[in-house]
Amino acid sequence: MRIDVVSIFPEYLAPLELSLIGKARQDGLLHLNVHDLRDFTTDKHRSVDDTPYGGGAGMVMKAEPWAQALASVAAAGEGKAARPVLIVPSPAGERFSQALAYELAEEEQLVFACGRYEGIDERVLEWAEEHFSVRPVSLGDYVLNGGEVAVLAMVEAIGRLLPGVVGNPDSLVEESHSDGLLEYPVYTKPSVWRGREVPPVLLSGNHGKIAQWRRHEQFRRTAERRPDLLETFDAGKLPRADRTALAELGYDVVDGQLRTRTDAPD
Ligand code: JBK
Repeated sequence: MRIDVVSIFPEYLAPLELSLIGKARQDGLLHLNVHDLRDFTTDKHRSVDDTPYGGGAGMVMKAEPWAQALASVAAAGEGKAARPVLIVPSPAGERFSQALAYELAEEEQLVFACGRYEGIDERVLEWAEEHFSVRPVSLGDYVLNGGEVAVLAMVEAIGRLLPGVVGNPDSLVEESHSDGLLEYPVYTKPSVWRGREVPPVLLSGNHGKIAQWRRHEQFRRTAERRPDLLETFDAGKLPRADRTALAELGYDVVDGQLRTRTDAPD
């Protein structure tokens, strides 16, 4: 996969040289290049922003430097079968998710456009449709100063799904969100730490019981912390043990969906 990131703070993306993603780049599994938007300006001051039409606070990123930068990275990937995907991190985008990470991991080329200030002149996104599949994407409903931190998160989530990047592929299936539930709690030695014991079932050697306990903990945690995940959880083909665990937590399976037992029948 080829990834291009355009930013006015290229140094912000330095962590992509570390750890798993840095190794993937060294191993040639991921071709990642960071570009300075200011290198695509033509004026003396290398200006990338201006005041917003219609008034209001803050500044807007100018169209022409973005068009020059994006045309440059699109040309670099040219001749490939698929149009590159242009991801624009923005609180006004569709929500990023593990499902979207899987989808984007299939692409040949991703381009990330990091906006700062109040955002990028909207005409850039319209123009970019000629060269890219354009996807405004949001990490979440909170305010950041720009897209760079969102790019770090998305590149990590996508990059680790590329073949060969994560050494043990089992690590890819057992994790939070891959099955729509939160992960179970984990423990390591010592078995008693500052008077706190590891749940005894984990020391029992009974692998069936351990699996059942972990599954129950997944449901318990998800019900406690992320009940929204259980609303859309596909409970259609759950084994009996799972249904029993859910029943103990006050959830029944009705038409393949989970329903809390206090729900009034309609
Ligand atoms: C936010 O991806 N985001 O979530 C994002 C990108 C740029 C600015 C922002 O405020 N939330």
